[in-house]
Amino acid sequence: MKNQELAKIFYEISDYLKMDEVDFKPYAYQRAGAAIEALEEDIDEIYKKGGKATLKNIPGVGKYIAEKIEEYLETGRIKYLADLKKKTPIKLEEISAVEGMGPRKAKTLFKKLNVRNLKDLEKAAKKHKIAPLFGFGEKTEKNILEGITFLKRSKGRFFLGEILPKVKEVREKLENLKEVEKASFAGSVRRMKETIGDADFLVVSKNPKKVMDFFVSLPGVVKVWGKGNTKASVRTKEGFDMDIRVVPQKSYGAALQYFTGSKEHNIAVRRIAMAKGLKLNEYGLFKGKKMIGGKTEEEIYKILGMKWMVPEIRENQGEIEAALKNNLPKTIGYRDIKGDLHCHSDWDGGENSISQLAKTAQEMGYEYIGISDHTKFLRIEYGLNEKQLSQQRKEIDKLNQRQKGFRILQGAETNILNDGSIDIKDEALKKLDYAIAGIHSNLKMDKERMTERIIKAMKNPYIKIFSHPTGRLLKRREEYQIDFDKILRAAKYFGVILEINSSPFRMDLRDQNIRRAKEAGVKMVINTDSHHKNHLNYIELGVAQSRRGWAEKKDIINCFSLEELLKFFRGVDKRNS
Ligand code: DGT
Ligand code: CA
Ligand code: CA
Repeated sequence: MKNQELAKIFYEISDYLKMDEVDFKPYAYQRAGAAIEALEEDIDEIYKKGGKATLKNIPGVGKYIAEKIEEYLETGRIKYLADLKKKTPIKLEEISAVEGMGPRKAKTLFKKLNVRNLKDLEKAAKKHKIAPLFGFGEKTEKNILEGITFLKRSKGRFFLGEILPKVKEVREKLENLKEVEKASFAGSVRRMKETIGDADFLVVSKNPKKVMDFFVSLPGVVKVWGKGNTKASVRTKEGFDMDIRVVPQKSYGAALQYFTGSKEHNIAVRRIAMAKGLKLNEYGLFKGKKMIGGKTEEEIYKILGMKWMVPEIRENQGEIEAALKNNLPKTIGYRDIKGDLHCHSDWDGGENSISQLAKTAQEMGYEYIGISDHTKFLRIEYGLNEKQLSQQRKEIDKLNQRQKGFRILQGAETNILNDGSIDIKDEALKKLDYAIAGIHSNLKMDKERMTERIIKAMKNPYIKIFSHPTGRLLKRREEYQIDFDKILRAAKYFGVILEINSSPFRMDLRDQNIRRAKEAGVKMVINTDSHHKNHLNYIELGVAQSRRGWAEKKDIINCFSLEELLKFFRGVDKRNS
């Protein structure tokens, strides 16, 4: 699918245009990019069907942009972007990966200080050349340096959410190869870690050579790092690497266990084998020279006195002790989610209407969807005021009259203001099915004030959910300064549910915080924070995160049926507390 690549090019064009402070054009490209990214059909196929004319059926694509798409599909590039890059020769993508650095700031730093890339930016900040510039200041300079440090730490790692669709395609292709008996993910992809260093595949085949040839010539492979008889390693055009191993059936379990990792988990498991006088490696489990296990993972764990455990928890964080005591968590399943409670509709600038979102949710087998648009403090996101919320209520009520066995709930993602108050009046909150509160401004408050601010919001009787509770952005932004234990105590006391946000760039709460919440008896909800109906699929990432945090069905409120959920919401009554 070329959709993703083309969308990325359009986003890039949009960013370069933003540097020139053009008014309308950047947003036109951004919109077209989003529409193309969300297409279910391959853009190439659409074009083949009816040329430029059919392209114009895509929302946000007019004559001019259709021409650009055509140029890309015909030549593999868009000259306009090359021209823009020539005009302002900076590595914008690199620079704007730093939290707080947008296209306009990048342009200013280029003009005033000739900052062209990340290195230049770091140098300029360290020499304190940025602070004196108009519109920057000490604080911005400090934030830039912090952003760069954070970025460096996660360098070379990729978002699971970006990698997963691509490696699923590869796995499918491998599975369809007639020489292949079995193909599985291994490594961090199988463990569903939030970021991935490289993607690992494990294959069972009697004809490894065929598999090797096939693997290194997959479309999108730009470099072959190595190709042996049973293993190979390649670089993809997206910039991440993929490793493959081919093993015989009898070693499949041992190899899968070994290559799934984590390394720390493996070391601890091997130690247990050694203590029993056994030897464990990627070929099997051995007593002296005799292989006593290796065909399946279950077999290996069983011989070592453990129950099989889901890959997501194999980090040597207590799972081995739990497995030995037959005390593993009953992690939730990928199909246990009954609804999504954090979705943005076109009322606040999201891509889809409420009924479109509801339809997709129904197709996913959900029992309910919660529409939770931004509220008025977020003007740039078209936040809804009290009056609009009440109009929306009417529309939702009307839509619900036509639904059978499915319910649209009305929520709202309100803003926690600096003093902890909510930007929507209680009388309006009261009429919602539930209200979410989140922090969308002043993220850098000191710890004590930030904690107080959040706790005050939790006291509001209508706030049921605290969205993206630690505010981190993967590879981009650290968590807020908060006293998480205090937040947990308050959440427990006031019955506030903490969100596990499935957005590939957030995944907030992180695994350890999920475990802490679970231990504190605080309920959680897995939400996608969708701004487009296709984002509803991100739920898989959130479920993975919850499994990595040992969460069970009873901990996650959207594993509840509609009836149970509503009962639960009614039961949380803070007015007397
Ligand atoms: P990544 O790629 O950084 O996201 O993380 P992984 O876990 O996928 O690591 P990777 O690709 O280097 O190796 C895949 C698995 O192979 C790893 O999870 C465990 C196993 N493995 C690799 N190196 C070692 C090692 O030195 N000792 C042991 N016991 N296992 C290893
Ligand atoms: Ca890996
Ligand atoms: Ca690897």
